[in-house]
Amino acid sequence: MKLYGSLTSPFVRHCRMVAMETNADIEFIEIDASTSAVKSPTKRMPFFEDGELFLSDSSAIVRYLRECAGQSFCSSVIELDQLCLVNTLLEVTTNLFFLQRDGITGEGSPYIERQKARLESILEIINGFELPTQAPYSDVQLRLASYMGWSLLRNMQSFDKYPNIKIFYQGIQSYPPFAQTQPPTT
Ligand SMILES: N[C@@H](CCC(=O)N[C@@H](CS)C(=O)NCC(=O)O)C(=O)O
Repeated sequence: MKLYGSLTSPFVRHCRMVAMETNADIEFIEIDASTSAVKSPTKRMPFFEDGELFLSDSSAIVRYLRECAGQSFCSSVIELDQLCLVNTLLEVTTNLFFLQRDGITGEGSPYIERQKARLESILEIINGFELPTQAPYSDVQLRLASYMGWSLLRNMQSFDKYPNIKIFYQGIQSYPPFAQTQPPTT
């Protein structure tokens, strides 16, 4: 199995944590955006290979790793919907980050304003979830922590208005798969 991605991508981090949790026999190949632009049809990372199998999305990769280890992935509709909510946070925030890097901040764009507004409404909902302060963590929670770590690293989101989420984030700091996949700060 080969997982391709960067050490900073939150989508890749979720896969790396699951690879650790499932003891997957996996080779991590560090790449940058120029490689994903050529090697994946989505032009995004992560992507994954296992023999003939090629996967181009982190959720599919996580599900595959879980299933290889005899574990389930989002077994209820509610859990899948929660994962989609967290995923929307991640997709919106990473897209806003890349737009900002191109000098596009969104002032005057109703669509970009709507993107920002959905971040706050989703965070409010997630702040109402029952979130653990120690392992085991579900895939919804691993993805939430990856999103938070990346947003804080890139100064893209403050969580001061969401005390429950902040307590959850404090707790997961000492979880080995999370601690060992900390993105480099330089
Ligand atoms: N739905 C994809 C999203 C992956 C994604 O957006 N990755 C970012 C890295 S953090 C990326 O490669 N962005 C480059 C781009 O959007 O051009 C997944 O879950 O794997």
